[in-house]
Amino acid sequence: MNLSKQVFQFLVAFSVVLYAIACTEQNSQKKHVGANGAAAPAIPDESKLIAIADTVYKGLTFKVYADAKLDNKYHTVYLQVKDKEGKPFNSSSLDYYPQMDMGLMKHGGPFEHPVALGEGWYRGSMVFIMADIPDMGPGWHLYTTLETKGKKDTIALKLPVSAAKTMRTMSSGTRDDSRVFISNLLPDTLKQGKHPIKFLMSRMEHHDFPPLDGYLIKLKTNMPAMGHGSSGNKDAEAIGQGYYEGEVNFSMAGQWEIIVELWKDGKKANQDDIKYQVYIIK
Ligand SMILES: [Cu+2]
Repeated sequence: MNLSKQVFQFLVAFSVVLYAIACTEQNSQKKHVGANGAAAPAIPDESKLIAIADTVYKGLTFKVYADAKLDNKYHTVYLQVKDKEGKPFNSSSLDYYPQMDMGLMKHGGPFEHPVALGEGWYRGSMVFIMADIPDMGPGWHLYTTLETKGKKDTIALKLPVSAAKTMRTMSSGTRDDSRVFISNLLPDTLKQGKHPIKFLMSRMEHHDFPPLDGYLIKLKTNMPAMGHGSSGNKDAEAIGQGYYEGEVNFSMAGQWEIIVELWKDGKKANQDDIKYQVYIIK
C-alpha cells in the first residue's frame, strides 16, 4: 500500500481519539494469561527465532526475539534477560508492552502481558497496528518495566516494524464499541483445503487496546478471478481474551479473499468493510 494512503487512513482512524492518545497516563490494561498460555510454557529454541533488538542496562543484557521479522501484524515477541555473569535473569515483576512514538503523538497496540518461561525467557503477543513511517518520530519501542530493590526501571528497546506484504490487521467503526481492531492470524499463503482461522479483536480505549469478546465473526470466502466462494466455512466464535476461532475452506489454488462481518446481538456491527487477501497453493 502506498505510504501516504496508509498515513491518511491511520489519521482518519485516530482523529476521534487524538486527545486521548496524547495523554500520558500509565498503561492500565489488566493482567491476563496468553492465548497459548494453557499448556506448560516451554523455553524457546533461539535458533528458530529472529533477533530483533538488544541492549545493556545496569549490567543486565536484554535481547528481543520474535516469531518473524516484525511488520504491522500480530506477532509473538520474546525477551531474554541475562545478568552480568551471563546467567538467566528471572523476575516476577518484569513486564513489557509496545508503544509507537509518532512525534506529535504516541499510541500503543493490543498486547498480552508476558509470561515468564524460565531460564530468563519471557513471551508475549502483540499487534503492531501500523508500520514505521520514515522521519515521523522515533517509532515503535518495546517498553520493559522491571522492579529491583523497590525501584521501577523502564527500558526502551527500538523495534523496527516494516509494512506487511499482506494486510492482516484491519480496523472498523462499530455500533457499540467505537473503533475496533481485528487481526487475522493466518499466514499470507496457505495450502488448498480446510484451515482453522483465528482472530484477535481489540477495542480502543484511550491509548489502551483491551481484548474484545461478545461478537460473532461471520466469514465468507471469495475467489474474485472466478466469481465464486466456497462451502464449509465456519464463523469464528469467541474463545476468550479477545480471540475468536472458526474455519475457512479454500477449494482451489489461486488468489482468494476472506470477507468478514462483525455481528453482535443478531445484527451486523462493523461500519467499514473488512477483507483479507490470502494466496492458496496446491
Ligand atoms: Cu503510529
